[in-house]
Amino acid sequence: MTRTIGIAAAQIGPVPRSQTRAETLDRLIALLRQAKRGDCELVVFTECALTPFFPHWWSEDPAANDIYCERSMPGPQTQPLFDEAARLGIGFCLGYAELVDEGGSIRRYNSAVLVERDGRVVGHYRKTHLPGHFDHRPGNPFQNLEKLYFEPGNLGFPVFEAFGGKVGMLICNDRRWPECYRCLGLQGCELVLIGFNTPRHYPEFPDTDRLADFHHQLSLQAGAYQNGMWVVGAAKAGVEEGVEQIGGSMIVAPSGEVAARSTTLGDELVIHRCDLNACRTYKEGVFPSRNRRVDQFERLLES
Ligand code: CDV
Repeated sequence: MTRTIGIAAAQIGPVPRSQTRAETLDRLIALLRQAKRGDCELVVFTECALTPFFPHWWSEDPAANDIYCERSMPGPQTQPLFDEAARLGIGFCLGYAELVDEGGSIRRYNSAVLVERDGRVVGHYRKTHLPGHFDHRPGNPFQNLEKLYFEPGNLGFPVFEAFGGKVGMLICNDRRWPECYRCLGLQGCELVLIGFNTPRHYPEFPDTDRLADFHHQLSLQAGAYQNGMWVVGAAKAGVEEGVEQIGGSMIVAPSGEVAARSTTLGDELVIHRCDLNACRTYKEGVFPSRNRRVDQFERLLES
């Protein structure tokens, strides 16, 4: 028996600074409706999907960026997306900047929420690997200030029972670190949802620029194959406020093969019908970790 689910990676093109939250939300809702017409049950939106990627901008007062943060999810500005998704009977994963009061301290996280087809919030993830720097680097063409604006996630790598399988979330830079996939894979995760904002230029290491697409794809394919999971990557693409982003939204099968990929740098759905049972060949056949891994490591540790 198959356990097939229609999934759409919802890439969006640039979100200009001048665009209101309501206008951006309309773009996301249009993609939801298009996904429904494409027979999808799950839509994966990108990292910080509701706003421009503000960590690219320096501000003397980091709290000035609080206008880009959500204080609740759903909140007054995002409720229309939740309402339309529930009406359509379609679930989604949405990346957003989160502002919370934790024990009297205001904290900001780079977060994602997973919502089931009936509108129920399944769970949250907060980005673990925050790239970039804390300081202003005026010589750079743009900033990477996630370390300054956000705190590292404190929710671990949760795996949720949803959409008939086991589902986890990662956010952008997390996808480059094998242990993120491993923490999910060891919990039996079958489907990983990832939003990302990846500039083509890396100001500190420009020699990697020519490999930006390759390293992105390599990370998704390796994570999928080595853990026998479907991996869905949804980009913010195109030139946003002067920053060129790679795009490259794709759905990768547990075999490591790219099942579907974007062809533009704008708003676009990448759709594939993913059979969660396809994970078994790799989880139980190619990588039967129960039989092999533990013994080997114990012997290594003893020597
Ligand atoms: N948003 C990100 O995490 N971006 C990083 C860039 C800055 C290297 C990435 O890993 O794509």
